[in-house]
Amino acid sequence: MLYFLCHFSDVDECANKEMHGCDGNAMCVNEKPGYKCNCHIGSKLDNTGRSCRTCPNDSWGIDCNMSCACSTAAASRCDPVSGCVCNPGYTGTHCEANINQCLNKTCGAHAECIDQPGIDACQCMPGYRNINTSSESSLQCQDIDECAETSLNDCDQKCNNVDGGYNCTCYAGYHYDSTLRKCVDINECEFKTSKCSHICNNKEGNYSCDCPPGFRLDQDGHTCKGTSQKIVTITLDYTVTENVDWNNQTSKKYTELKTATEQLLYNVLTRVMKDLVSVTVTKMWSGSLHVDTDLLVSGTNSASSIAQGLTALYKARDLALLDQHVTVTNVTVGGQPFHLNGSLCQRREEIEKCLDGQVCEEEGGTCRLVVDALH
Ligand SMILES: [Ca+2]
Ligand SMILES: [Ca+2]
Repeated sequence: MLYFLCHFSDVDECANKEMHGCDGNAMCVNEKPGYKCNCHIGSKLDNTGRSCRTCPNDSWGIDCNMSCACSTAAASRCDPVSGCVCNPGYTGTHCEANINQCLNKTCGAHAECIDQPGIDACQCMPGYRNINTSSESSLQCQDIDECAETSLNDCDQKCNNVDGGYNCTCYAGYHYDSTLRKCVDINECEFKTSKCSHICNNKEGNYSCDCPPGFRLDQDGHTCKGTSQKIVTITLDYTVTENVDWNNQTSKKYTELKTATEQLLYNVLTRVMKDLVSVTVTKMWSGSLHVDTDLLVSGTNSASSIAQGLTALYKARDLALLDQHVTVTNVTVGGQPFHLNGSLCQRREEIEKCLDGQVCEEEGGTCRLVVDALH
């Protein structure tokens, strides 16, 4: 009878906490007859049917009936209420989808948008770095000076910083090989960029010129000139008034007298010897003043040139050495006296004879081949 009554007049057990057994974390839902306990999203009833427990690992939703199965790389965790929580740049139930971060995104100067999940969309372009340390939201991209740190460049000689990158450059004599990424010696001889008139020697970073026998490299370092070298002993009537240590060629007095003598001889000889290269006093001794002089002459007719030079020297009357007026009193070439008298060819012969089969022509004092008219 009681049952019958109850059937028709339901009691709302949920209205009175004393009348239902649902725990505080569960919701009481009245039913006819009786009632039931329900759980909030993200939890489900335990075995007692009265108490709710948070969804166990990898499940979520109403009564935990959804499986998370989140993408491990793209999700940070499985939330019992909402499911997979995606890392920045990912979306989808399992965080399996990429969000294009660059849609409608504008980055600042020297910055670019990179749609790569997990990083901020705006990044400094290669060669630049963010110098704004206070806030990530406003990038300030500044050129990296790769040349300031050796670890940031691979230049082996010179580094040239430029906006957004750097260039490697080389010292003179090298060129940059972009394949080898280093400076390589320029072979000036192979590429005919040297100015050598005769023989070119390539060297690391430069080159040098050489001359065949009988030629001498000019002071320009490139041109070979025919040369002749003669040791001539000249006596000047210079009175040595100060103590000169003739055995010490590095003493001050000796050096002064040597330099002044070289200058004097050069000045006189060069008036008539346009091919005179240098005058070097190799030895001095006293009496009057005796000097051994190394005359270096370029050109093809050096013997004649020296003969004319020595003649001019003999005849000069305006010579001044240091504070004295001097004249040349004697000249010997190869130990033999040089004579002022005679023709240019005779004087030339005292310097150097013409070769066999050659004769000296008075005009210019040059040697020429004898052509036998009978043959
Ligand atoms: Ca740079
Ligand atoms: Ca070279």
